[in-house]
Amino acid sequence: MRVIELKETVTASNDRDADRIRLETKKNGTLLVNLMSSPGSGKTTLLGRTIRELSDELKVGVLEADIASSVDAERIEALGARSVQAHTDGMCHMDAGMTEEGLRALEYEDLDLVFLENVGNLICPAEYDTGASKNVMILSVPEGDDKPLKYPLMFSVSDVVLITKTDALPYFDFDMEKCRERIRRLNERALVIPVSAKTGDNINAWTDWLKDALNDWRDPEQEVNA
Ligand SMILES: Nc1nc2c(ncn2[C@@H]2O[C@H](COP(=O)(O)OP(=O)(O)O)[C@@H](O)[C@H]2O)c(=O)[nH]1
Ligand SMILES: [Mg+2]
Repeated sequence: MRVIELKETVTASNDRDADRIRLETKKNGTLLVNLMSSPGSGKTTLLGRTIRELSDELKVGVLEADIASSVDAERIEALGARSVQAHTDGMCHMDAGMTEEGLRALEYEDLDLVFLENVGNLICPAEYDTGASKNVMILSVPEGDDKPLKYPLMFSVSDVVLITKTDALPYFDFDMEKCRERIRRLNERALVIPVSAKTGDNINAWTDWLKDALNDWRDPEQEVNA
C-alpha cells in the first residue's frame, strides 16, 4: 500500500483537470465515485462492505484521502482491494489535480470501479469537482435529519445520498420521511438509499445502482458530462 503526499493545485484550472479525468476514465471504462461525508459517518465501513459484495464481479480500488495517517487504506488493503493513501497537506478536500495524481499512484487502468474516499467534512469537498463520474454522500442516522438544512451544497451536488447506520434508527429521533423531503427540496434528482453497512440491510440497492452506473458510463452513447 502506497502513501503519497499531495499539494493543492491551481484552482482556476480545476474544472479543466476534472473534465480531463472524466474523459480518460470514460475511455478506460472505469467509474470514479467520489464518496463524501462527515468524519465517522461510515465511509470506510461502507466501502469495506461494498468491496465484499462486488469483489466476485468487479475489480475495485480505493483512493483514500486524509490529512494524516494511513489507517483507512490499511483497512481497505486488508480486504484484498488495491488502495493508495493520499495525504492532503492539511487541505480539507481533494481537487481534480490531487485526484489525478492519486489515480496515477493507484495504477487504476485495470480497475472497473474506483472510489475516492474524500476528506471527512460536509463543506469544502462539495465545492471542488474532483473529476469523478458520480458524487455520493453519506448521512448517518446519528447525525440527524436536519443536515440537509445546514449543508445544502453537499446535498445539491450529490447523485446519491446514502442514509447509513439504519440499524441505529431505534435509538435516535431520525425522521426518514422528513429527511427525504428536505433532500428532495434541494435536489430532485438525488437518489436516497437507506442502508446499514453493519447488518448489510439494503446494501444490494446500492450495489445495483453502482453496477447500473458503471454500465451507463461504459455506454459510448452516454455523454461524459451527463
Ligand atoms: N451501527 C453502525 N455503525 C456503523 C455503521 N457503519 C459504520 N459504523 C461505525 O461508525 C464508525 C465510523 O466508521 P468509519 O467507516 O470509520 O467512518 P468514516 O470516518 O466515514 O470512514 C465506526 O465505529 C463504525 O464501526 C453502520 O451501518 N451501523
Ligand atoms: Mg474513513
